[in-house]
Amino acid sequence: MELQSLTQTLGSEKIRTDKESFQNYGKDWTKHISANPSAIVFPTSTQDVVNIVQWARKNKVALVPSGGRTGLSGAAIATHGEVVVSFEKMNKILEFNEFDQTVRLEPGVITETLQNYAKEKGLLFPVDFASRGSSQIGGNIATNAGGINVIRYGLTRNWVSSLEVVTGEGKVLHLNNSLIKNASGYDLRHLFIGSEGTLGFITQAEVHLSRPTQNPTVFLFAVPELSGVMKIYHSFKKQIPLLAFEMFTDVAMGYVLKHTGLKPPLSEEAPYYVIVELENDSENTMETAMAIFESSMEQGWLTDGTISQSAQQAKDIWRLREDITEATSPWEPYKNDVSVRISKVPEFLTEVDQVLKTEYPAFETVWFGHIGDGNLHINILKPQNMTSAEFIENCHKVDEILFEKIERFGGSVSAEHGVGLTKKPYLHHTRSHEEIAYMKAIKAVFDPDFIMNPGKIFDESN
Ligand code: 2HG
Ligand code: ZN
Repeated sequence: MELQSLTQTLGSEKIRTDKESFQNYGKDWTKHISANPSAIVFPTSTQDVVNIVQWARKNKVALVPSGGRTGLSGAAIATHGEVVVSFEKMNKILEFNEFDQTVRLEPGVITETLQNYAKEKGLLFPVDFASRGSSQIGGNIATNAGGINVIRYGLTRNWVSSLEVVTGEGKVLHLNNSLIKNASGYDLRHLFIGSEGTLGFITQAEVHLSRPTQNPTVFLFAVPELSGVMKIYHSFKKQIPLLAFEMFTDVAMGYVLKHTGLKPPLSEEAPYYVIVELENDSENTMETAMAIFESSMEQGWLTDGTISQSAQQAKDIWRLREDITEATSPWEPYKNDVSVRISKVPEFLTEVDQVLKTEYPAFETVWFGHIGDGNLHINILKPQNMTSAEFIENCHKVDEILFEKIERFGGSVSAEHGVGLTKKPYLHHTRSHEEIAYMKAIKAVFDPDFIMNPGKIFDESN
């Protein structure tokens, strides 16, 4: 590969070709896929990114964008000798606009850094998830990241007011200029959000902030039957604006307790647990919440529960849910992240439960998710004595059953983790042939040489 001219343009300090960097920057958190990059580059400006794209076009080299590398679908893995473009050094918060309540920033800013910055300004950046300490804003936008507060605040898309991108032709686009109203044709900003770096790379963004939440309070419930989960959801949803509604199983709880050393939070154990978060902003809200708690207990939908009395207690309850990914990581889980519309969740959960029991009798399954958004995470743990290849083959067989179900329910094979490499073979279960053809045509417009994260979401060639 002709790296010399790129080194000359960027400066040698912005390129690495050592093995350790290949391992670090060549992949994301996705298991069972190995990294094979040719070089890692570290742009520090939009012009650097333009130069990298122009060099890649000229030399027919594919590029893979890389942020905090917390992705779980392989969208940021370089498997075919690509050059990885890490945004780690473009990590500055550039400007706060107090009147508009917006922050202009570079893509490499860590999610938690933005959240803390917003807090200092007396505001809130409400997109939040367990990987907040590593994930970067550029990656969040490129994957339209979701997380635990979507039920209240929506996805990352809702918070992006403008974008600067470098397309696969090396052109710089400034999209939307933080206008709230802008009915002047196609909103290309939204095309780039969630495009997983396949159309262009994000080099700057402006996000808007919200007013902070008032006294967030967390409930944890022990739920004996799967059907109770959505009954509790419905009771809350009808009466109180929720910040979060999450579910996880006893198996998930077991892994977290073992991993963290936390004590069991409830005296009663149950096969399912639910976390409800709401704003304790008035006596009235709390009275309503307590009444729902009591009547759910009377109905037998839950058998035990606790309420956070302080920010620390709220944090401890959240750990039971948020630490599941880390606690199960040594078992190299095979992950599915699926969704159906909310009204279909009860029926869907019952069917998934059946599939998992019959199709994975020998494997341990851990499921949990943002069930108030209709989003379920299914993790299958690899038995220690099984090879990765054998394990994946087994999981793919079950995928066929699961994804046919998803198709029948009109759901998605990827709710919030993106398509990347791992869900590429299953995209047709969620998107029609015509829709995929249009997506490919759009890619060809912005990236005519197919150098921008090629082979992710779909293969250009078929
Ligand atoms: C979460 O909700 C993340 O915690 C990760 O989306 C889910 O590990 C997973 O499957
Ligand atoms: Zn999630």
